[in-house]
Amino acid sequence: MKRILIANRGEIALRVMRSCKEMGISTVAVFSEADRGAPFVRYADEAVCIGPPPSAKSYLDGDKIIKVAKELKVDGIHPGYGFLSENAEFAAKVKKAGITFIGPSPEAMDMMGDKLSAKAAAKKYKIPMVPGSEGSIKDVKEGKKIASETGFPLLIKASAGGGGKGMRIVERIEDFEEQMKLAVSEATSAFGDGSVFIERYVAGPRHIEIQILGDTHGNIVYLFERECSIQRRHQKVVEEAPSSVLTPALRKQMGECAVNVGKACDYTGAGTVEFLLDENNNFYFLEMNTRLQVEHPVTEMITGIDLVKEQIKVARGEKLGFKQEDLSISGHAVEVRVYAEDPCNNFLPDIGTLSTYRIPKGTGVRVDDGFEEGMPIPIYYDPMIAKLITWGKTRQEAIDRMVRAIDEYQITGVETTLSFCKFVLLHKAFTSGKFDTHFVKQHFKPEYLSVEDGEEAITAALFASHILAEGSTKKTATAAATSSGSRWKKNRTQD
Ligand code: MV4
Repeated sequence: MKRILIANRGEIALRVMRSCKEMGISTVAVFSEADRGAPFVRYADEAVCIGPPPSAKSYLDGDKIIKVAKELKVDGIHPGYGFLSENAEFAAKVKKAGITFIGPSPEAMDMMGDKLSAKAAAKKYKIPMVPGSEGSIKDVKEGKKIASETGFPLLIKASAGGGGKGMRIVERIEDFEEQMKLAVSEATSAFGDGSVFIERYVAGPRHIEIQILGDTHGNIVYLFERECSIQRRHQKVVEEAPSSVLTPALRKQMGECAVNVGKACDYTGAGTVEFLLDENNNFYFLEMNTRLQVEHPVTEMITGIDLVKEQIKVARGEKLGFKQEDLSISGHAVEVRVYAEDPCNNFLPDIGTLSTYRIPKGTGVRVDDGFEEGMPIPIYYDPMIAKLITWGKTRQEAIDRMVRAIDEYQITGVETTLSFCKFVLLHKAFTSGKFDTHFVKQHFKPEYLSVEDGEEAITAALFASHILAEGSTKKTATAAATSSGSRWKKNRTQD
């Protein structure tokens, strides 16, 4: 493979190109008119404008992208995440054009793209799953019968959905009919597929996902887990690896289950198997993501493996260069997503220009970003500015380093979620590891970030409500507490 086209933008386009460069592979960027001045366009060896800013006319126009790929004689297309990355039809068209799609087969994408077919495939390998309906529910009558057998509360989920879309909670049988009708109509309009199924509702679960990697010779390994429980409305905020709740035995068990999910669809390339973990450490298979994930860097930091390089090697037909027993976890990594959103204003996207943009540096700090000082944040796409990743020998060192890095990050011109991320990192529930997917809902109020009442008041309020972490050492906690107000403020706009 000599030349790869990256069918994506922003930080992930750059991230992929960097690995290509290290492998001696030349790169082609495709970009929309809104991204003409973006770093990923300049970084690429060649760059082609593929259309106006709206994604449907550029980054989602698979045919146009394939046309450019053929004209420039590229050997492979890397889809990044989002956009066309989980589109089996696109993957098939790429293949048909004689170009290598850097990802799994269209068949594996199809099977895992639909939650019911994913669960059916996983069932053959005895993967633990949340009790509920076997397949899709045909009508309200059948649904009610399964609902009463399953017990309440329960969830109605859309088979074609993902990321919580088309999911409805039902507390009592009286509400079932209404909720099912709503779920079906939502799923039909959102996905063009009204298939829904039932699962018992797991209260207060943790979201643990396993990174897997498969080659085209039948080998599949797991690269341990990522803990992604800190989410806000199904948007991940803080991710880490490893999870502080998995024992080596549970890690092995979940890892082997994830490999079996991979085997169930002859998976090739990098993929992620999502599980829920309940408070008794029971785990349940949820779904599989057939792409490179946003949070993949934390896995890279603890394993020392470049996942993009591995994707490319697998796509070239190479055998994996390591076995399961060659892999081990070194230290701990944390990632926060820096969004151009205002945490004090219901996380509304904050459009504007990065008038100041200075990234943190130093030992154990990695910034994957796609912007530079002076650049406007386009309104057409996801408002993520950067991913900030830190590594430490221990979890606490990775967290302390992250707080330090957040304090060094200087962004003005737009509001960002950095202050919110710092709030999470200093929170006792986070540092102690005793948290679940309800963390944000349970612990966050925008008032905690506002500095109008002055620094002293905030510090007092934080202590009074036992929000601040008592760090591994008293010194750390006190130092963080006494200056936290001003640090939060420093990261806000027009300071
Ligand atoms: C669940 C659940 C509880 N019980 N399924 C949300 C997104 C989708 N991937 C699955 N999701 C959930 N499925 C059962 N049977 C709770 C969630 C859930 C969740 C899962 C992971 C991370 C954050 C979440 C936030 C709310 C709900």
